[in-house]
Parts: sequence; C-alpha cells; structure tokens
Amino acid sequence: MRKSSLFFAAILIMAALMPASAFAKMTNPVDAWNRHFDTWLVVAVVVWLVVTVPMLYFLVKYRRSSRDEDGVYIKGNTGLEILWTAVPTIIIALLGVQSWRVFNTYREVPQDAYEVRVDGFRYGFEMIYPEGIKTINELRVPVGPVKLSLSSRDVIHDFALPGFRIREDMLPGRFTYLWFYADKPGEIRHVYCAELCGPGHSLMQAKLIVMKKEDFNAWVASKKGVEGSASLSQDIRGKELIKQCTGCHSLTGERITGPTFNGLFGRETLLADGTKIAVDEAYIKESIRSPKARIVDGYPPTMPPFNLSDKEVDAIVAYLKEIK
Ligand code: HEC
Ligand SMILES: [Cu+2]
Repeated sequence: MRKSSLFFAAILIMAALMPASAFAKMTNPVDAWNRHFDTWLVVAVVVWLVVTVPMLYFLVKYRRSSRDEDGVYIKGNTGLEILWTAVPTIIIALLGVQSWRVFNTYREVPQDAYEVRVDGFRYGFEMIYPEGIKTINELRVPVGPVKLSLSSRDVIHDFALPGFRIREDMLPGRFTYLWFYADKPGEIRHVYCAELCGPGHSLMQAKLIVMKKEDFNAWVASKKGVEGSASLSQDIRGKELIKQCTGCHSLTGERITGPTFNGLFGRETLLADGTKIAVDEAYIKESIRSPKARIVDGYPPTMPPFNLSDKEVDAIVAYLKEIK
C-alpha cells in the first residue's frame, strides 16, 4: 500500500514536470529545440531544488550539538530507495524519448524543401542554387523549409546558424545536410564557421536573408539575367569573387595569412627562392591557378588552387588592379 502510493506520487511529479507540449508533433526544428531546452531546464532546476533544499535543512537540523554526540544508526528505507530509483528512471526515459523525437525532427527534411548547396572554403561560404546561380557569404532563401547540402573544398569547417539552432560539419569529399524552416521574410541571421579551420577562421562568416517567395523569384531571375549577360561590369563580378580571397588577403595593407592585395599590382615580390618578380596579370593568374608554382618569401605555401573560369579570373585581375 505504501509502496504503490509512492509510485503514484512519482508519476504525478513527472506529469507536473513534463509540459504536454513536449510530446506534441514537432514540425519546426527551432520549436522542437526550444521546447527541448525548456524541458531540460525545468527538470534540472527541480532536481537541483529537491536535492539542495532538504540538504541545507538537514544540515542545520541534524548538526552535532555536543563534541561526543554519536549519530543515530539508520538501516535503510525500502520505500525511499524505490522512490529515488524509480523517479529518476522515469525522468531519464521520458527525456530520452523526447530527445529522439527532436533528433528525428532535425533529420527528416520536408519533401518540399528548397535545396541550396553550400561549400565551405578557407575562409568563407559559397552558395550554389538549383537555378545555377552562386553567391559568396550571402545565403538567400524563400520563406518555407530549406535544405542545405554541405561540403568543403579544403579542410573541415562547420556551418552554424545559431538563430535557427542548427550546425553541422562541412567535410571535404562528402555531403552532410541540415534543414530549417525560414518563417519570417526579411529576417537576417548570421552564419558562422564553428570549427577552427586556420588563422582566418574568425573571418569566416555569412549572412542569411529570408525573402518572400515572389521577391526571391525576382531576385533569382535578375541574378540569372546579370550573370548570363556579357555586359556585367567586371567590377561587380570581381568584387563578388574576391570575397573568396579576403579571408587570407587584406585590402587594407594589413598582413594576414597571405600578403595584402593593397597595391599588389605593379609591386615587386620577393619569392622564397630569392628571385624578384614584378606583379603583372600573368603572375596573378598563375597565383590563382597554380599557387604552388611560385611562393612569396616569408609566407607558408598554403594557398589553395581555385577552379575559376577564364572570365572569372579576368574579373578578379581587373578588380585587383583597382586596389591601391
Ligand atoms: C587559405 C588562404 C588563401 C586564400 C583563400 C587565398 N590565398 Fe592567395 N595567397 C595565400 C598565401 C599564404 C600566399 C603567399 C604564399 C604563396 O605565394 O603561395 C598567397 C599569395 C597570393 C598571391 C601572390 C601575392 C604576392 O604578393 O606576390 C596572389 C596574387 C594571390 N595569393 C591571389 C589570391 C586570389 C586572387 C585569391 C582568391 C581567388 C586568393 N589568393 C586566395 C593564401 C591564400
Ligand atoms: Cu571554417
């Protein structure tokens, strides 16, 4: 009789701790995560109180009153033992079930998700859209579910979008994925690399911009038109493409991983083999296509080769000429 009433009490405590919503159908990973966090927080605080408050009370109440006083000999209490075994077991089991559900919410991508491929590189993110357009360090998506297929061109990076409670490693030679529900247009969130990937790691950031469906389609159409036309000013194209380089090359004269681009064109570079070379178009093109051909003195040979079209390389060279 006493034991069964203890069990009953345990179940009641549990029911009070678990918000019913914790087990409702979860469709948005953000909600699933936030609810999960709240549940754990409530459980943790209650457990902490249940342990600490009696402890402090007993500490005072049963303190030794005289130097030679002996403690009372207690043999144990079966009812209590059952209670403090059963209650935590039930709590852990319920939290486990909830965790499993949250995990599945994160892994099951809705069928109608808009899919963008994101390549990490030192130091930035390139987005490749199904329509064939690309952006660097700027991810635009329409309202609704979005799937990101992640990969890396060099070392391990980690795509982290804390505003949507998601992050996932970006691995060279492999695709991983993530999804989130972009619910509000106009929302701008920050994307970070969450895996130390080199000296420019902290510069590896991007912006997420959520757009209304019509606005997004218009943006895609305009981007496609611009990229397709030969009239795109090289300046605009160069400015965009150079974002792949500025994690290692400053525009301001500062020395970071690589030499600065400031005043690059026309200067003389001392190479590691002791020769001097005047920076011209051919040298810049070679630096982009086969960076290991000639190494600048005093720098590590860590620049990765870039797979860019002739037009893109031309645009970069044209832009570099302007940076003084
Ligand atoms: C991961 C870091 C990294 C990235 C990204 C990177 N570079 Fe470099 N780059 C270097 C390093 C380090 C050097 C110096 C060592 C060498 O010569 O390879 C260098 C050297 C150069 C040089 C020779 C500079 C001089 O003073 O003679 C040029 C030109 C250059 N890079 C262009 C580019 C362009 C254009 C891009 C973008 C398409 C780019 N780099 C992206 C690291 C990088
Ligand atoms: Cu990174």
